[in-house]
Formats: sequence, structure tokens, C-alpha cells
Amino acid sequence: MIRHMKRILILSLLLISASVRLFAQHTEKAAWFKDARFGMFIHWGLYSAAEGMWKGEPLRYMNNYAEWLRYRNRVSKEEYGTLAKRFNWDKIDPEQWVLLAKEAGMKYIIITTKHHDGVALWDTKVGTYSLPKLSGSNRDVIKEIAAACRKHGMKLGFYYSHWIDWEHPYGWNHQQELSGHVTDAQYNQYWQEKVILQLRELMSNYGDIALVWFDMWIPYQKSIIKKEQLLQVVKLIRELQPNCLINSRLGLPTDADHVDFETLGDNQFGSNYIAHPWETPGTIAHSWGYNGQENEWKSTSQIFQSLISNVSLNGGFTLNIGPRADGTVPYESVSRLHEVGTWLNRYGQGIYGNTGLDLKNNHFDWGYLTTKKEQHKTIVYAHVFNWPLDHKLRITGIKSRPTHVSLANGKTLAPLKYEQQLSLIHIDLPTDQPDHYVSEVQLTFDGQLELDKNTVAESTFGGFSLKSTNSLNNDLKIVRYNGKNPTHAILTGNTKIDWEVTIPEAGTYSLDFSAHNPTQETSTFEVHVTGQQIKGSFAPTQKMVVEPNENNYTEEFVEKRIGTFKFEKPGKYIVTYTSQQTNPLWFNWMWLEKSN
Ligand code: JFZ
Repeated sequence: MIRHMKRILILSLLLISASVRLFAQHTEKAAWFKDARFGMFIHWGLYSAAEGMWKGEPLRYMNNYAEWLRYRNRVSKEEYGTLAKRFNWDKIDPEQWVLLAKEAGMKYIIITTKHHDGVALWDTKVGTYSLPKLSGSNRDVIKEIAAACRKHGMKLGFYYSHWIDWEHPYGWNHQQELSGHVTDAQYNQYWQEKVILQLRELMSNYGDIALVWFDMWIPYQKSIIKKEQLLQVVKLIRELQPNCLINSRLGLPTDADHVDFETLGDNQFGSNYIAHPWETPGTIAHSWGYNGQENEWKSTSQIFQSLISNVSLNGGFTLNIGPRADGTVPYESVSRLHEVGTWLNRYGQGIYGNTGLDLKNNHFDWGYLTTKKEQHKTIVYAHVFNWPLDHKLRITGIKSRPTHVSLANGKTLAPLKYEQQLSLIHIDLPTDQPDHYVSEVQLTFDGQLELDKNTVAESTFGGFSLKSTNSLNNDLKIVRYNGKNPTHAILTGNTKIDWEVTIPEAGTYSLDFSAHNPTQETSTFEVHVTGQQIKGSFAPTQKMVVEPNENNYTEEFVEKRIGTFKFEKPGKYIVTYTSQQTNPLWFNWMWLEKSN
């Protein structure tokens, strides 16, 4: 009996340690990716040579991408293939892309080995539909970029369109929703004779591959793909490239077994801290492939915002460029990448190897926080996009006391004066920001950080905005109108909302209330903190005119002072809103501010 129990104990211990080891292996495998934070995406293929135009007609449907040309403009396979003649092989030099990525401070490159059009960029032995064969060149740009990456210490990843393939008669294209699906057996034929064989080539002939970036943005259950097919792909990659990472657009959920990092939607940035590895793909223009008809370019500030906001939530950013068919990268891209690289060269210590602070309300109105460990110290970087007019930087949520705070000017650090009250830190800034784009304030702490995870962030100029987005309640439905102002919530019946606020000094604080009351009756509610209560009432509000002569009206949000609280001493308080009324009230915010 005892022996039997012992055996079970040993067995279960073995099992536990095996699964811990498995998880550790996965996190270890993705460690470089979490440190890298910034990479280059390259969309380059036959579509690059069409430049968003076919026989005098721009790409159909305004909101669509240049790399979708063949599908959107209904181009035949044969005609599409003729685009290969436009490639200028004398000028094409993938090493230049690698050097550009390096200059931009990027740590990895992902290139479209085969996009939805089904054309292989490399010299595939699977069929003849490849850029080398169609263009009559003996160049294999994938081989060349792999060599250049090795030479310059750049990680290389492959984009591979597994789901959609417009070339293979049995590949998926959206039109099949109307014309009738290929059968499962046919689709599997495509899978076995193209996807599997091509991935085998890519995983065998190009050295170490850091990641494969699949591209299916719906769960596989909603697609023609079967789970076994995806698992077959995973198995193949694990076998041939055990260290290669796989992204979540494979079509399986982000779990440690099959998917190594999560890819968010295109140009969709994080909104809260995510513990597992993740990135956002974003393109510097509108299309991903080169489109000569577009003149939209993300500003350098937008690129910083995308990168730094993601790092502040433990994510990364993969920025796409679309080189032309002669290999050149548009000046609009190059100039921005150089600016980003120059900045990263000066301030990259707050980006690479950094993660975010796991603060619930990690939304400061001046910028973002990132952090990293250095021996026994923890460094917090405040990336200031919006230099405060009162030259006071307000950081909320860190309880630990910094040993010093300084302003970075490149690698030079100048000490800054600061005060800390509980988890509120106020830092005195000089009048001028050291950097045109983003300036970096460094806070150094001994040991681990102690966070005040839930407290409401103090606004620039002081004051606390209590919103549906920074309350302690997780179940509040947040309503967005016009896709903007994502803060208001429609409240009905028995509502109770709590906020945790850190009051820096004793005194009287006023409370303003902003809402829209769509009903005919005055709304009533209470707001209290320990021992004090304000009875509030809010009269019906009107519409407001958005544009003249267009019957374009919207709900008017009105603000009203509803009372004051007296705080006898600094400290943490819970502010609670309650209401019994059943009529809807569109709650926007409460504003708590020291009144004298
Ligand atoms: C896909 C491709 O169709 C596109 O050509 C490009 O390669 C891009 C990186 O990925 O497009 C998508 C995929 C997912 C979303 C939007 C566009 N999404 O989730 O919002």
C-alpha cells in the first residue's frame, strides 16, 4: 500500500516537473523575442511591381491593400505572372534591407516568403510559381536575405500564407464563399502538396529560422482548415527548427504548446498588460506591399507611440515596409526609420529587454512607463511624449522609493529633484525637453518594485479622473461613440462602482460629475468615502449639434460640481458611487481635485 502511494507520488512529481520544464522551455525559447521588442516586416512580391494599379485602374475598394491586387482586381494567373518582368535585378539587394533594419534599431526581420498570391519568393522545387522562375532570374532573395541576416547578426523570420493561396486551384480564396468551397479532400491536397512541402524547404535550406509568421485572422474552426493540418505544420516546424517561434495567426489559440507568441490585429495596439509574449504588426503606410497611389505615412511620433506603448504592456512592435520591385525602399520610410534608429541608439536602454509595469490603470496622459532589471536594481523609464506645461512629471502606482531619479540626454544622466507621497511621485523637470520626440526620465530602485496596482493615475496638473476604465469593477460595459471617447458607461439599477485613489495631502477636495441623462427625470445617486457621503442629483440633459444643417446631433455630456470631501490625512481611499435608480444614466467621469 505504502509502496503504491510512493509510486504515485513519484509519478506525479515527475509529471509536474515535466510540465514545468515544458513551460520553462517555451518561455526560454521566446526570451530573445521578448527582449527584441522591435522588428522589421517586409512585404515584397509580384504585387510590389503593380504598385497598387492594374491596367490604369487603382486597387479596387478604397480600403484595400496593394498586396491584394490579384484578388481585388480579378487578375488572371497568367497576366499576374507577367509582373515578374518588372523586377530590376541589377538593383535588388536584400542586404540593404538588413542594413536598414539595423540602422533603425530593429532586432529581427520577417519577410513574405509566400503571400496570399501564392508566389514563392525563393527558388522552390514545388511547382514553377516562384519569383525566380517567373522572372527568369537565378536569384533567390530568401537565400540572400538569410545570408545577410547571418552576416549582420539579425534574426530572420518567414511570413507564410498557409490559409489563403490564390494560385493553387485548391487553395483558399474568399470568393469560394459565393462560388462553393473546395472540398476538404481538395484542400488537403493543396495542404500536402504545397504548404507542407514548401515549409519543409523553408525550414531546411535557409539556416536558423527565428520565427514563422502565419496569417489567418479567424480561428481555424471558422475556416476550411482542420486542426490536424495545423498540428502537422507545428510538428514539421518543431522537428526541423526546434527553436523557431510560431505566431498565433496560425489559427490556434495562444497556448504554450503550439503557439509561442500572440499577434494582435493589424495596427491594433495593446490595451492592457499581457503576460505571454506578443506583438503588433503595423505598416508604415496604409498598404503592406508598395502602393504608388498612396501617400499616407505614419509619422515618426506614431511609430514611437506604437513601439513604446506596446513595450509598456509587455509587447513588441513589428513595423512593415514595402520595398519597390527594384528593391529600393521609399524615402518616406527610410527617413522615418533613420529617425527611430537615432533615438533608439540614444534611448534604447528603456526599450530592449524591457517590459511593462503590471498596473491596472497604466494610462498616463504624458506617455508610458517601461522597466527592466539590472543586477540588484530595477530601472523604470518614463517615456515623456507630452512634456508637462507645469514641468512636473506625475507618476502613479509605484510604492517603492527610488534611490535616484535622472533625466537622460543620450547616455548622459542629470539628477532631478522629486517628491514621493505613497505611490505618487512628482518629478521636477527642466523647462525644455531634451528630445524632440520622446524624452526619457530614469528612476532607479533597489531590488524588486512594489506596485500599487489599482490606484487611479494622477493627471498632469494634478487631480484624479475617475472613469469606467480605471474603476475597480471589471464588469462595467464601456460604450464607445464615434469610435472615440472609450470611457463612458451606461448605468442602470443598483449600480456600485469603486475606485481606489491615493490622496497625497490632507485637505478639502471637490468632486465634479460628468454625465448625460437621456431621461425626463432627475437622476439621483450617492458618492462616498469612509465616513463621508455626497448625495448627488443630475438633471436631464439635451442633445448637442455636431455639424450645422446636417441634423447631426449627439448626446450632450454636462459637468456639475456635486460636493466636497475632507481628507484628514494622506492615504489610500475607496471612492464609491452607488445608485438604486432604474433609469439609465450615461456616466462619463468624476473629477476629484484639491480645492485649496
Ligand atoms: C493580413 C493580410 O491579408 C495582409 O495582406 C497583410 O499581410 C497583413 C499583415 O495581414 O491582413 C489582415 C490580417 C488581420 C487583420 C487585418 C488584416 N485583423 O486581424 O484585423
